Amino acid sequence: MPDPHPLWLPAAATAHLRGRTVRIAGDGPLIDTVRAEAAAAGMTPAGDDAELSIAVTTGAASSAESFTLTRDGARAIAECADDAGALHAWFEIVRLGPGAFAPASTRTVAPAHALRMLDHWDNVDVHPVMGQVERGYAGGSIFFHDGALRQDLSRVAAYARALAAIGINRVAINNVNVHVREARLLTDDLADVARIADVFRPWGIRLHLSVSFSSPMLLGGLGTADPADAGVQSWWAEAADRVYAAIPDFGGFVVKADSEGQPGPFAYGRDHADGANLLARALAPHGGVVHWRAFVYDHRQDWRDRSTDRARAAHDHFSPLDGRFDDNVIVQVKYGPMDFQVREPVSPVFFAMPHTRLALELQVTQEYTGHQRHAVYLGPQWREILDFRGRGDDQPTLAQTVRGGIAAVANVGDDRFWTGHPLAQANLYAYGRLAWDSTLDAGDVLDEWIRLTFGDDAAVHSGIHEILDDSWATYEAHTAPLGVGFMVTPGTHYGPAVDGYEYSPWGTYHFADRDGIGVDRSAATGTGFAGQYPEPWASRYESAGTTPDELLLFFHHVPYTHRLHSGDTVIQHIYDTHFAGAERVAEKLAAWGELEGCIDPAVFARGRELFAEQLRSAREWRDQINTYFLRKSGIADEAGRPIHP
Ligand code: GCW
Repeated sequence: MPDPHPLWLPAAATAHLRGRTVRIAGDGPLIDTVRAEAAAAGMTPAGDDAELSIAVTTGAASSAESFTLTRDGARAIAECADDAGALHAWFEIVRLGPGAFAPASTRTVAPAHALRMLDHWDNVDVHPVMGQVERGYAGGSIFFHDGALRQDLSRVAAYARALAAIGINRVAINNVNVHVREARLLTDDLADVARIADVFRPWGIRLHLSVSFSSPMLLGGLGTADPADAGVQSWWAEAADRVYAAIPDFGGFVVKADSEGQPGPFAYGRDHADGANLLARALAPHGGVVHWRAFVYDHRQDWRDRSTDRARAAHDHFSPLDGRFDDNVIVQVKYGPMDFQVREPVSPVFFAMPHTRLALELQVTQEYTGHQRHAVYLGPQWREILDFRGRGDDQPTLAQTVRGGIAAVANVGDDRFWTGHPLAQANLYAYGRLAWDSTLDAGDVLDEWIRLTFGDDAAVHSGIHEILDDSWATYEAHTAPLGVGFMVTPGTHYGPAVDGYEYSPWGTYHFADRDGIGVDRSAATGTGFAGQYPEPWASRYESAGTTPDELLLFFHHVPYTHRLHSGDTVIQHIYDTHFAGAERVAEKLAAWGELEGCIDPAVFARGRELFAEQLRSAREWRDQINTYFLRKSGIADEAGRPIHP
């Protein structure tokens, strides 16, 4: 097996530091890490006049993990708030490349969010349907293999280093769907879990576990998991004590409760605050947190029932609980009200719980965005989400609103390129960088990643930038139109199936008929979801005339002849975007072909294979969607292009 790809840390990424002098002042495991990094980069230790100085200076930069970087053209001096700040300063110097020592400037760099987390959906056992990694598109798990924790953790060490370089400081190692085998990570497997924590620790990353709400029954032999039961409370307290005895800096628990079949407090007539606080109180003495997911909805819906709307569910369940969660509970909310679609409105839950620590949950793994066979750079999507001003155009952004940090579902596996498609590495990179600084421009972050990963060749740089820059928009163009969502193959969620979920219990419908399409979620005539937003968005989403085009069908059922703000009718928009989207993918395939001989041949070969599949899939999307709507509406394409009625 060849060595895994170096991600954004190939040897060349530190070439600008080779032979320079360095002074690293301070003690502790993270400082040791920085020293080892500097030595590996070929730097020479020196005294006060070193070209690069990294020192922990109490009182320098104030907030945790921050540093102040002063450059004078010849030297760079980082004064760091703590040892994590020193680690981040080191990787900033790496990232800046040859420009690390100039121009003369001083600036303080601090993370936007204290908790910057990756959630792995890795299983210990190979799940009969979901495999080793649920929604994993990059091979097996780097932590587990075939029912056991891996002995060789060298991949985890390389991963931890790469994550430290982008500022991630928390990792949950197992799937939020906690099956019987995975539940035992909390007890029987603690020694092995501690080994993984040991690998993350020198990189400033704390480990979290997903746990089953039924653990007291599954693992403790109790007859109940009721939060009000004293035996259950002490079981959790003792479980937490044992975890902290093995892993003193353990981060906490992630919980998916009363969701898609996972157990939860509803079985005992309790609510999510009761459930979350039960676990929070077991962790509180040790400084741990509970990430309690708000992804709670009825997945056994009857499609005939028009009064139930999955989009409403998180707000309906959680907003009444605002103020009832303990301080060390973080309610983790998916960015949209449905499920990681290519386009959704930002969840109204973020603006309904001012007295609760909320975390934003993103999905780096490309469940609904092409399974890491399609090259889809999600940075622009995340920026739109982070920038959403739910309370008005002069009010704080979502990034400024969340107090519980950011989490995202990870996209790596034991694949040689870590992420299946080598270009999907850009998403992991961008996630870390945007979690650190949510104001970074997605295009600039892409440039950073390309330069670190592929080097300075201008043609390679512009080729890859051009392929990825509009790739999210391209994917949106040739898949489900105007925010309506889904239309994917049930189960796998890859490729088109326009009516795949139309009569399913999962609550994901488009309601297309011969006259029109879309879901009426207005307060006046629909499900009322639009009314879950504060103003001005409640009013904006309430009417089709003020709903942004890209979300029109999420909020309204309109005739095919409805005219968008763009001037096009809905039906013509569908045809145009699907032809253009598939065409754009063909251009991307050609652009990738231009890179032959200019990049690592193995990366090129993997990409070529996947771009061919991306084009096949995009054409399939185009043809199924266009044909479906031509058949439904009977309205011809104005441009007379080939459709298959
Ligand atoms: O997106 C859906 C996925 C499930 C996943 C669930 C969740 C882990 O299809 O595979 O389960 O969301 O977020 O809990």
